[in-house]
Amino acid sequence: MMKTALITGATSGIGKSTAIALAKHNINLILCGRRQNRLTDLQKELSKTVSVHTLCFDVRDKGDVFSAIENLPVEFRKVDILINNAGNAHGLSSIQDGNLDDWDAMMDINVKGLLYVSKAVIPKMIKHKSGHIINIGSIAGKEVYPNGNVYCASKHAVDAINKGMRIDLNQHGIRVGAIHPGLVETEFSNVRFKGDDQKADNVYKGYTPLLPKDIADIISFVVTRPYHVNIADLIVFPTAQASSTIVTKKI
Ligand code: NDP
Ligand code: 8X3
Repeated sequence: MMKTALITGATSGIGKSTAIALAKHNINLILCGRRQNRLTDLQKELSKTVSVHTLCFDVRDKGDVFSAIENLPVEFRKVDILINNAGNAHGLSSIQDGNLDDWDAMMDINVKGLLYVSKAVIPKMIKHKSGHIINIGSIAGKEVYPNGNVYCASKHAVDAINKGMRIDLNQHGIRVGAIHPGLVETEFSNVRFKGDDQKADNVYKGYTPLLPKDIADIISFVVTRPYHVNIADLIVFPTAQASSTIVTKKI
């Protein structure tokens, strides 16, 4: 029987590449994000291979999250794989200069949004005594770097939630694991720097960053292991990166 994966943040970057990669493995898809036009375009592209349903909601809105997931069409109701990927950094400032709205966005989206989506999906997995949750953390969830303060806190929270989920869902036969990327060239830095594309591009200059496909390929590998294998925690860097602050650039 074909599996179904629900991917948050499927309109861009890692989430979009993951959708494309999972379709190649014949996994049906529930694609989530706030930009319906992008969801529709991706649905059109991937529907040639697998069944695709789109859900347009902001993960911060718990009412919308629960109503979208509880009202899935019958054929999409069994969610086998949940990829908790939606998230971003908003700003890069010292703690004393931090912007309160940025702090709210990061905690509300990266932490609370991930929890709302998980809370809506987990009962379905418990009912079927199977499921696989992959939480997209970050190297920022393992280390703290200058001016990263609240983004790092949000990803440290994802790291802790991932571990907590794995413990609590163990008795229900549900696999839980996290992937923690380093620098991946996506729209991430455009969002972090609020549309300053030059500043965003500079983040990825002078070395070869990871591409979203690199993470998507790893997610494909993780979800296609035999059911007794759970890849619990994975840090993935571009070769030029050794830690959050050590990146060898040739410029
Ligand atoms: P992108 O900006 O390319 O993608 C972010 C995705 O999250 C988009 O699809 C966006 O969709 C979705 N999203 C953001 N806010 C919300 C919201 N409020 N409600 C619903 N969806 C939302 O960045 P990446 O692909 O790089 O980021 C994906 C994940 O990877 C994030 O959790 C990020 O923290 C993590 N990560 C990224 C790294 C990098 O270097 N790029 C490194 C380590 C981790 P839409 O705007 O349509 O809602
Ligand atoms: C995204 C990578 O280095 O900006 O999580 O924290 S970094």
